[in-house]
Amino acid sequence: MKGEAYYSVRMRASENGPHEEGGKHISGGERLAPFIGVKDAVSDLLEKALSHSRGKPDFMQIRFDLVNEPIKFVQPLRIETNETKSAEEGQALARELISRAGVPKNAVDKAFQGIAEYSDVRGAVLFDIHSGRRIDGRKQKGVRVSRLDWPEADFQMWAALCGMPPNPRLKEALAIASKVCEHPAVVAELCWSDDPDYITGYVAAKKLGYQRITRMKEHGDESGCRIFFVDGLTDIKSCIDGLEKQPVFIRSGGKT
Ligand code: PML
Ligand code: MG
Repeated sequence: MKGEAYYSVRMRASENGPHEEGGKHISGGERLAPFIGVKDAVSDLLEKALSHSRGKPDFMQIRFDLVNEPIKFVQPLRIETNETKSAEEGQALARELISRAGVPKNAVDKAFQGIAEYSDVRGAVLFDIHSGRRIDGRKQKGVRVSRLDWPEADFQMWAALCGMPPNPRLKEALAIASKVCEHPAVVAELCWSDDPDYITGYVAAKKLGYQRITRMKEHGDESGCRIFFVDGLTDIKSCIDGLEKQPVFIRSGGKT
């Protein structure tokens, strides 16, 4: 791995035209691969977008770029599963966990008030824990966490050790949460899927690890959510830069 050139491979797919022309988001994905792995990465991402429960894309973009910066290795967050019986129970638990991570209660309330609006944002929303306001300034685009991957062999080993299903969706979400929570400005992340058939979501934080919540919304609901609760007194431009550009491999190294 050391010294080898790596490529960031990115995919986004939408229906009724490209995202920036109002198309509906269908799927997105990220890989980091050596040159020899680019073909497989492209074909995995293509497959992901073509077989998606949100619909049939009529626009897709897959691009790859050479990564010049050194790749950082990050441990996956420790994982815990919380069984909830309804979306209401799941969201109440999420609020409690976000507060426990260090976000003031009034900022949590304000973030939840904005969720319907934020679900139209393509990437993540950055929410300041002090002012209780959205501060990324990215409008409908939001912040897309990029340049990350979790090599499959390490993920499979981790899943077996933790007794977790080797679910690609869990792999992707835990990789994002681990990269995001590693950043010093990030206090917590709240996420659930925009896929109508996937109702598990999570709250993640350095303090709490990755807290899966089995029911965060109702089946059939196509609105998702990804909010990063950040300390707005820090340099937010450099935080966004790190989330988008710092290349990261998740590596458990056989630890849980
Ligand atoms: C997504 O698919 O966009 C997010 C999935 C979040 C939950 C993943 C899990 O822990 O199962
Ligand atoms: Mg999705």
